[in-house]
Amino acid sequence: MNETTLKVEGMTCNHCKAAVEGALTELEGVESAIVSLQDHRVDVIHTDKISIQKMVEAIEEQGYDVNA
Ligand SMILES: [Cu+2]
Repeated sequence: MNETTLKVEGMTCNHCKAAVEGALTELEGVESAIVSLQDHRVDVIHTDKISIQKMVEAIEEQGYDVNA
């Protein structure tokens, strides 16, 4: 398993947290995703099967910006 931390802008409440975590955990290869609203980030545990770009796209589709 790999761990990737992404900086995410625009998450303000538990709805945002659930939207981002849900979008990521739906992806094949993602084991878990945990958002820290305070730190503006999400920690993702995932296999080699999924690219970081895929995760970024899933977050952006929910309406949030990812800082590489
Ligand atoms: Cu929100």
